[in-house]
Amino acid sequence: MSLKIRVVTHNPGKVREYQSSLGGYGLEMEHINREYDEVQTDHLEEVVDKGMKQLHAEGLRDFMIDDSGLFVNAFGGFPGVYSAYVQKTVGNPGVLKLMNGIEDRSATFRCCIGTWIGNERIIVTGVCPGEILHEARGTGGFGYDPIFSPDGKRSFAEIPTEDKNAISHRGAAVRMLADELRKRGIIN
Ligand code: ITT
Repeated sequence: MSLKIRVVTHNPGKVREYQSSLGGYGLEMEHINREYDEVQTDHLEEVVDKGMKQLHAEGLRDFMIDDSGLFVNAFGGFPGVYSAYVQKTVGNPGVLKLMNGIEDRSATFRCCIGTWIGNERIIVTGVCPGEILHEARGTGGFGYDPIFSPDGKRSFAEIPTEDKNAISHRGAAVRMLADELRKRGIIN
C-alpha cells in the first residue's frame, strides 16, 4: 500500500512537482489547501519549523510543507522570504523592470521542505543557482519559472516537470528528503 502524504499549500504547482518526484518512491500526494502562519524571519527553515509545529498541534499527521524563495544577488537576496508577496504584487514584469540595467543577474532558488510522518520530523533545503532572464519565456511551471533560467538558456517554464525536478531546488530537496526517509525505513 502506498503512503499518503498531505501536502499543505495554496500552490497546486508544488503538488504537481511532488507527485512527479515523490510518486516515484511510492508516495501518494494529497493536496490540502490550508493556512498556517508564516513567521517573519530571514530563514525559510524557521518558517517551515514553526508551520509544522502549528499544523501538528492542530492535529494534522503525515504531512509536508514547503517554503521557497528566489534570492537575487544584486538585491542582497531580495525577494527571498518575501517572494510570494513580490510575485503577488509586482509579479514577473515588475522583477524584470527592477532588473533593468543591472549587470549581475545571478539568483538562487531555495526550497525548504518539512515533513512530519509518524514520529519522524525532517527538514531539508535544496538550492538551484541560475539567473534572471531578460524577458519571460515559456508557459509551463508556475511563479517565477518564466524568468528564471538554471543555465542561462532555457527558463524553467520551457522544460517539462520531470526535467525541472532533475535540476531544481525542489528536486534537490526531494532527493535529500528521500535519503532521510530511506534511512528511517519509511521508503525503500
Ligand atoms: P504556499 O506557501 O501556500 O505553499 P506559495 O506559492 O505562497 O504557496 P512560497 O511562499 O513557498 O509558496 O513561494 C514563494 C513564491 O515563490 C511564490 O510566489 C511561488 O510561486 C514562488 N515559487 C516557489 N517555488 C517556485 C518554483 O519552483 N518556481 C517558480 N516560482 C516558485
